[in-house]
Amino acid sequence: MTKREIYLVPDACLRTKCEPVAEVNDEIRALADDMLETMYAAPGIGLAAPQIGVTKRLFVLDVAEREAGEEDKKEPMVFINPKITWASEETSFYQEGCLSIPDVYEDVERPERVRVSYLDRDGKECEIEADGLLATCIQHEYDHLDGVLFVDHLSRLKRERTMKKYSKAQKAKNSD
Ligand code: GNR
Ligand code: NI
Repeated sequence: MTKREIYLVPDACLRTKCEPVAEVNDEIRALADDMLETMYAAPGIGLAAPQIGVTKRLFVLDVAEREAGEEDKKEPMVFINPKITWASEETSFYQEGCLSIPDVYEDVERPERVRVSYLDRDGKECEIEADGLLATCIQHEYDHLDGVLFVDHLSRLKRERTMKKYSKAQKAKNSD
């Protein structure tokens, strides 16, 4: 497994509509394993392929709660060619962040529950219903596959303010 570089806004990969995975083979499994390693190292609770520059429709997640040193409690999940087949009318707010927009955290409103069908790491067809943090994270990652970022769910005013602040912070970081 290899830890990969995480691409940051404004990289074009993050605005690309990703292509379906044609076949779940060893190459895709190796990619998923690299994504998990990169996600755990960041650390993050999810990572989509375009965030490491691969514009394919897959993402990985681990939303299990862990204390430091509880490595054995990892619950990695791999979602290949996911489809959100149902979303609840009811919505909820969650404070989101994104590894591709470091240090930005904002409340985002999304459906409270979703059903998602996908292929797992073995290429097996699966469908789950999720709520809470898992539902939020699935929708956040799913958006990445369509070139959508969590800040796109904010009001225009809030998004522009947030991104301006982010670019300023990035510029300051790159100049020291
Ligand atoms: O690590 C992450 N945390 C997070 C918190 C709230 C809602 C979504 C996320 S996903 C994010 C990692 C990431 O950028 N995935 O694309
Ligand atoms: Ni993200």
